[in-house]
Amino acid sequence: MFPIPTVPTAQELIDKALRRAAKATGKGLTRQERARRGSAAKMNSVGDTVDTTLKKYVEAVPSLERLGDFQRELVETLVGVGNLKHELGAIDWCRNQVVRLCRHSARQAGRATSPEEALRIRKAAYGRVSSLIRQIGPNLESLAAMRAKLIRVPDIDPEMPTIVVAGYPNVGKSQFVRAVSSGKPDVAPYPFTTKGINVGHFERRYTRYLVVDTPGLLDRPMEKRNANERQAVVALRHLADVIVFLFDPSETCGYPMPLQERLLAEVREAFPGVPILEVENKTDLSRSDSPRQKVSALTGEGCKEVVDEALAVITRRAPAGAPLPRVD
Ligand SMILES: Nc1nc2c(ncn2[C@@H]2O[C@H](COP(=O)(O)OP(=O)(O)OP(=O)(O)O)[C@@H](O)[C@H]2O)c(=O)[nH]1
Ligand SMILES: [Mg+2]
Repeated sequence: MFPIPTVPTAQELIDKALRRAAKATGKGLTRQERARRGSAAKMNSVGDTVDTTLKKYVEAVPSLERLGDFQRELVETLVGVGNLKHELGAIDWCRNQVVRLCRHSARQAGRATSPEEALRIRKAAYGRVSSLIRQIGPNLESLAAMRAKLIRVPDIDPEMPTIVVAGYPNVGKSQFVRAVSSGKPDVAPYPFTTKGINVGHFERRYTRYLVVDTPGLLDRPMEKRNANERQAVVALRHLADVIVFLFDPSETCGYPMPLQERLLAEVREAFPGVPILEVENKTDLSRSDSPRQKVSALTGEGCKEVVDEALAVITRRAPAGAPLPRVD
C-alpha cells in the first residue's frame, strides 16, 4: 500500500550497477577510442543505475507529505517520520555523490591517453562508487526494515463511513470483522494475533462501509502502550465514526470482565466524540444478563443486528443533507 519499492542491500545495488555497466560499450575506429568511450559509457551507466534506483526512495518523500492524518500518524507510530526522512536523506546524499563522481570520471576516461589509463580511471571510480554505496548500507537496511512495516499501512478513504472494532486481546475482534465484512484478518486462539490495522468492506443500499480490525488493547496508560496498541489508538482517533467495543464475558480470552470494563471507560474518555456500541461476544459459550447487544462472531448470531445498529448511529451522526458516499 505504501509507495516504497523493494530496497536492495548495498552489495545488491553495487552488483546491479556493475552488471549493467559491463554491457555498456563504446564505438570507435581505434582500440584507444573504444577503450575511452567504453569506459565513459560504463561510468555513465553506473551513475544512471544508482541515480534511478535511489531516486525511487527519495521520491517517496513528497508522497509522505501528502499523507492524510491517519496514515501520517500511523507512519509516525510504526517507524517515525523523522527516522524515515533521515534514511532517505542519507540515500539521497549517496545518490548525488555517485552521480557527480560518475560524470567526472566519465569525462576523465573520455580524455584518457591510453586504454590502460581509461581502465585505471574506471577501476578507481568503481572502487569509490562501491565505497560510497557501502557507506549507506546501514541506511538501506534500516529503510528495508521500515518498508516491511509500512507496506501494511492500509490505503483508506477518510470519507468512507467507518466502524472500528476495538477491545481486549483475544475477545474475537478479528472473527467479528470476518463475520461482517470482506476483511480476512487472522484469527487465532491466543492474544496479540492482530499486529496491525486490517480493513474490510461491506455494502448496504449502494453505500460502501469500512470495517477496521485493530490489535487488542490492554487497560494501561498510553505511555505504556506498545506499537501495536498505539496503532489501534490511531485508528480509533482518525477513522472511527462508530466504535464497536467487543467484550468477552466468557473470559476465555484470558482477561476478566472488570479489566475489559476499565478499558471501555478509558476508550470512552479518550474519544468522547465517538459513539460506542458495547457488544458482548462468544454468546455460544456463555450469555450474560446485561442489556448489551450479544453476538457470536463464530456462528454469526447477532452480527447483522450490531451492523444495523452501527449504521443507524452513523446515519444519525452524518450532517443533515450530507449524503453518505455511494458505491460507483
Ligand atoms: N466460541 C467462540 N469463540 C470465538 C468467538 N469469536 C472469536 N472466538 C475465538 O476466540 C479466539 C480469538 O479470536 P480473534 O478474532 O483472533 O480475537 P482478537 O480479538 O482479534 O484477538 P487479538 O488480535 O489477539 O487482539 C479465536 O480462537 C476465535 O475462534 C465466538 O463468538 N465464539
Ligand atoms: Mg485480532
